[in-house]
Amino acid sequence: MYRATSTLIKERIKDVSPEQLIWKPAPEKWSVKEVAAHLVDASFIHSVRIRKIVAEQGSEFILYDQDSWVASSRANESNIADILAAFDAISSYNALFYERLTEEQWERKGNNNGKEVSIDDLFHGFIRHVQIHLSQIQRNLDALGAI
Ligand code: NI
Repeated sequence: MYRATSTLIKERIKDVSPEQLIWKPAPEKWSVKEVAAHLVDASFIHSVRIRKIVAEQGSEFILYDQDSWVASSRANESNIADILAAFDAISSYNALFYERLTEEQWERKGNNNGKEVSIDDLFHGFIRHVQIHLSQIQRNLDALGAI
């Protein structure tokens, strides 16, 4: 399921036109392309979090300003194929990382604002996060009357 997240996103937006990809429901809301770019940003953070926790148990979570990352990288001007390729590459590499973990490593925890979060929680959280944004993509497409 983790590895399939990239296919889910790719399949959902493969027939979306360039205009539909950059349409924003409101100035402060994300376009479909910006949502995809956010998934790459989130994958960067996820990649560091899981490695830090496995290597440095009890480490603090790295935090980031997600809206600022999307806006400051001018994600809407980027190429959707590049975004999807990056998401696919990072997800594949992380899937291989997860496959090598021992049972004990799956239980290792980091600190998110005083709350303990395990590698197992992060693994499932990543999948849920993609599902949430798939729904967001669908809402944009519905609003556009797209397929
Ligand atoms: Ni998100």
